[in-house]
Amino acid sequence: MNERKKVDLLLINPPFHRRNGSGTIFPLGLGYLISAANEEGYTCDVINGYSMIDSYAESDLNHFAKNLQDALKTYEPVLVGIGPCITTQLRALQIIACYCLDIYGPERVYAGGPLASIDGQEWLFFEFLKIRYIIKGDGEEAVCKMLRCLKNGRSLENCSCVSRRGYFYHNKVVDIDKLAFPERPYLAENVFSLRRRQKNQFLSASMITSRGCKYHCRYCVSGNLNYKNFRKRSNKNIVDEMQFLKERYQIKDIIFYDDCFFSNPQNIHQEVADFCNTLISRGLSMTWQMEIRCDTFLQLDETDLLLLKRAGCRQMNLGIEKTFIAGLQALGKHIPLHGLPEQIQYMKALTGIQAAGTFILGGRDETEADVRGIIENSTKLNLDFAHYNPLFVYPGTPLYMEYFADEREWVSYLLKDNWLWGEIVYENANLSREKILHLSEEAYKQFYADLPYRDDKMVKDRFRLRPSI
Ligand code: B12
Repeated sequence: MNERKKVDLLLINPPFHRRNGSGTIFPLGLGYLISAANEEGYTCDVINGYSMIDSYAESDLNHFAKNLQDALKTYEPVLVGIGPCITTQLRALQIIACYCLDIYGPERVYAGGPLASIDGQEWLFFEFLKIRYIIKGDGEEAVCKMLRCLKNGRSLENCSCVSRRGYFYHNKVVDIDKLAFPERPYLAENVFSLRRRQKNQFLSASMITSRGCKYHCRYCVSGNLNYKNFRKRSNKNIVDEMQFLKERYQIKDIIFYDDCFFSNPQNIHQEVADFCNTLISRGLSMTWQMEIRCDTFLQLDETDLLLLKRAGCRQMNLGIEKTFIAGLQALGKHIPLHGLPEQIQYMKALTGIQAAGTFILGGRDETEADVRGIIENSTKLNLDFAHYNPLFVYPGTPLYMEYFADEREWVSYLLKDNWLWGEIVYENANLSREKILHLSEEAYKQFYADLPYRDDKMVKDRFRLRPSI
């Protein structure tokens, strides 16, 4: 038998069911863990689940199990990290946990990521997946402490940053400027969107400039991870990473993944000016896109917009979600939409910056007529791109507690589900999930009817569930 490859940290990136048009992006979270470990001289390798399969069809999961097992047997790691774990990966996590524990035993296997960080979901790891250790919260410092611990011949039981049955600890990096920039081992394979892949556009990279989210939307996990109070990197540190990406990898375009890139609506003009001026003075000539809340967007004035354009902003992604107040309130988003189409049109005419919007279909008491209303309204907002998603239910959110009786129920729901995609659609007496998915397809058809990619799979079969529906 060939000798196994010795490595300090082996990371396993779980695969997930991919929607048509969705990106394949190496998680920044793992990139951060790798650079933190490398900085302390530890070696790392990744088994990249999403390059093995892209659906949870039974044949794909079997293929994954076999490939994973073969790959694991080629390593002799000190520590094995599984993640970033998220709800939709349940079926893949079962396979990963089973083989990792079988091959390496329970003492050096642990998991991390958003799902492991959610209070109340620890049982999933300790009881259901039988993983003995998890890292809650930021993983960078924790992973180094764990490696130190194991290399010194001690058990992870003695590591204060590691959560286990009966002991939970939330890790938090206070000054995120101090973190090394994330490694990007699969950068060339990153695909950000179908549309841009088809156009064969410039090489992009993703960045994250904050941790946590200041808001508490009822459906979103980000703002409801209560340990994760908001932290933002300095403008200098952000622009340093952009420059690094340009010089090292010839990256010309950045996708900022922060839930809200500009985080200070009370002082938005200053915040825009500070970031843009720092970027412009560096002379990088890079383009970028960001997520922005509608209330912040509506505050942007002529000076802000022109400055954003000069600094390379090429697209703003607006989380619009609903076009009627009751729907927004049910989601915990208290945002006025008055003036939105005018502001979008104004920005486009003034700067040429493009606007994308996301919409959520379904929710408490919502009817088919409401959803059709959202779709109809979405076509009148002057957007260049629109995305329509059913309202998904994730543990760790207030919406989850409205929908399920206890913290464990989502697991049995997903295991019984014959749609093998790992998502829980919020259904009500008016709207079944079949109906919501159908409406979502209608929405894409309607929005993109006159646009060149109307025949894309993303438009015709967004969730890639056929032939099972
Ligand atoms: C960028 C992003 C994406 C991108 C890229 C995903 C990727 N592969 O990186 C795209 C658009 C493809 C995407 C898709 C989806 N996403 Co997403 N995404 C995000 C987002 C906005 C940022 C993630 C990020 O880079 N964070 C920054 C890094 C540094 O933080 P981190 O990932 O948490 O990692 C740190 C710790 O968690 C920990 N850690 C992470 N991994 C590990 C592993 C180990 C072993 C250890 C020890 C520690 C550890 O250490 C890291 C460094 O401190 C988050 C929201 C957010 N603000 O985090 C949602 C989020 C992760 N996504 C979410 C969801 C639901 C999805 C989708 C299922 C959406 C959909 N319905 O299709 C898909 C699934 C795809 C997938 N499995 O990755 C949810 C997950 C919720 C949940 N309970 O499962 C989040 C939290 C958003 C939300 N709605 O609340 N996503």
